[in-house]
Amino acid sequence: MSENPAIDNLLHETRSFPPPEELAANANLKADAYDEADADYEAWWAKQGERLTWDTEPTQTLDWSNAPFAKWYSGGKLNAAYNAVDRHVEAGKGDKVAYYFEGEPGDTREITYSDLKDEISRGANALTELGVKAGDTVAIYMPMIPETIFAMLSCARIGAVHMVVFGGFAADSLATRINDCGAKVVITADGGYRRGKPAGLKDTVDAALEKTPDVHSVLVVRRTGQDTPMTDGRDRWWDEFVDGQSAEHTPEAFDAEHPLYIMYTSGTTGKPKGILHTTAGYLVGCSYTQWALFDLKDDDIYWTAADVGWVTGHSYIVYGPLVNGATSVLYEGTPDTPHQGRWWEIIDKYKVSLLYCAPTVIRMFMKWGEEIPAKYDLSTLRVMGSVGEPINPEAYVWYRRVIGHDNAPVVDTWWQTETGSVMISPLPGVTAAKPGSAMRPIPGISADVVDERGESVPNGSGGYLVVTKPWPSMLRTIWGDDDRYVDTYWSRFDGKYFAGDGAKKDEDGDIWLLGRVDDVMNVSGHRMSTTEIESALVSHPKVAEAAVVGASDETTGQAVVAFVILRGGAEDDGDATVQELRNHVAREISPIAKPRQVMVVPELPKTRSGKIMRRLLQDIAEKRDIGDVTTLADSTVMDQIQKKLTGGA
Ligand code: 6R9
Repeated sequence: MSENPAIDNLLHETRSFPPPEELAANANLKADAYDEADADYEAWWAKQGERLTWDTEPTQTLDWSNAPFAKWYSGGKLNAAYNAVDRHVEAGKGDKVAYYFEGEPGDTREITYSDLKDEISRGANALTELGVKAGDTVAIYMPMIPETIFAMLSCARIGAVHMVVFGGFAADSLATRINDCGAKVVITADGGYRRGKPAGLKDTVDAALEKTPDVHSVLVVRRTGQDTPMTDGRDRWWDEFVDGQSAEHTPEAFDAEHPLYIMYTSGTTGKPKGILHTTAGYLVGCSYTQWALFDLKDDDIYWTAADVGWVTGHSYIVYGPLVNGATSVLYEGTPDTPHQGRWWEIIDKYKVSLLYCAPTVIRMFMKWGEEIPAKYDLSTLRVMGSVGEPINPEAYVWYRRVIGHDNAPVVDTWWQTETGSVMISPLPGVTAAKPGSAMRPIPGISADVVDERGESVPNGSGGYLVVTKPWPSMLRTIWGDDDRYVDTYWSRFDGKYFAGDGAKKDEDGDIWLLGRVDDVMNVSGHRMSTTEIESALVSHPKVAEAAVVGASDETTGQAVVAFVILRGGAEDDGDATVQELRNHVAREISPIAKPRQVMVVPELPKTRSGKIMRRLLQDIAEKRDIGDVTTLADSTVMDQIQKKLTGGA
């Protein structure tokens, strides 16, 4: 890892930013929280369990007797949607705004907690009429509009398991996920607005459904009004079917471990993993962390600028803020539509006080220039979060200075789809945060950096990030594949959760994340597997073999770089082939997986056992001198590749 100069720079970073005094004095969590949680972590989580309203109180906080299969809050019964919505209405907060929705074209909607209760009650009745029962899975493929949240909570209300697929995924990816989780009902929209234009979604669903024999019903929200063919007997308009339902619905209490949702994420093989989250522990994890890490107060206006289709959206647009009874902003579109100041205009307009986003977008704003945010009033911002990838110190300092008027703390939050909620982060009212470091596990979480043998490394050394104790919002398994769950996360280091990330402890013991140690890339904060993109490439008739690496990229963190060998007889017409292959990946997986570069090469570097040596390809992609080639089966391969790429062959 020390071969990477960027990471060495990172570790020479010495700046640190203590919390503003007023925030520190009134912080939701103070320094003593660490001691209290360390003294008895189960008692700490039992106390956090009191954030929820239980139909039946739990009798045991953690049951780890069948490790690594955890049960949290055993014996407890509750309803997730009741906790997110109804109980706030019952407590007299029905008129509080749950969401300020801002559509990309500029249309707006205010949704109060009472409105939300009516919407999801109708949704629950509608799903019931379609035959959906507790434990059934429902696929959701939507733009960033309020109905996406209504759909998720309607499922939760009747104990159905939602499986949201990010609206950027292609038909094949959608079909694979629908089939893997066994969904029979799909909720979608005609389309959504993206960069000033309506972009279709229902057409992708129609294509996917050619490969999903079990889906019998599709609910379609009208968003763009674009021409949308409907299949008789299968497809129904949301506004005709759902809006006509009764707004009365009594939520049933389910077991604390009742499945809440499945979210697919990329692993090291081509097959995506269905990460399963269950009810009570997950809700505790995301409500506790949103409250603690953003120092959430009743009058805050909170904005997670992410897509609901990713875990960040599930935990910090939907469940965390709602369980806490917070007011959030929900924005449909891109940051540069219709102009590059759109985000700052939104913060100014709604007086956003807490902002959560990804480093990749911060780096993009840096490129656009600080005169753009300077035109808006951002003085309401109190705490700002970063998530999805390591934040480089320069982006951190810019974010804090230009957006956070040099006094809003930045919390660099490390977590994963699998962890459900934030694990490692500064506390905004306690920590003197260092730019580029996620600092320490939050109170209640135990994590460490270990060497190959699983031994804790001393301060000043690097290794693998592990979580050493179970936590409430942890994944419970990989859907339908308990063995893969055990193998992937719990086998490498005995009794410890292996996150797949490299990390280093500095001299103070603070943690610096160094990126993935497996074949997973992180492009603009999106997780992508090299194998998945390689299989998409070889599915093209012109391609014989493909190898994909993540090369460091100034804006997106990493970028997809592909090396391909063409089939004998396939014509290499230079740019045209490259474009064709790039578009092919976008079509097969998603535009976010589209390679930045495709290089046509005569051979790929392989070990004697036939493994592609991605490290050498990465050297080429990042324009470094080629490292050690002695383990190659054919040591001339790298020369051949270099010659071809420099136009010599
Ligand atoms: C929430 C989310 C998880 C992977 C994770 C790591 C990277 C996330 C990070 C970070 C450094 C941070 N990651 N947050 N790396 N610093 N603050 O992003 O989930 O999409 O599952 O990605 O993202 O590599 O393993 P997910």
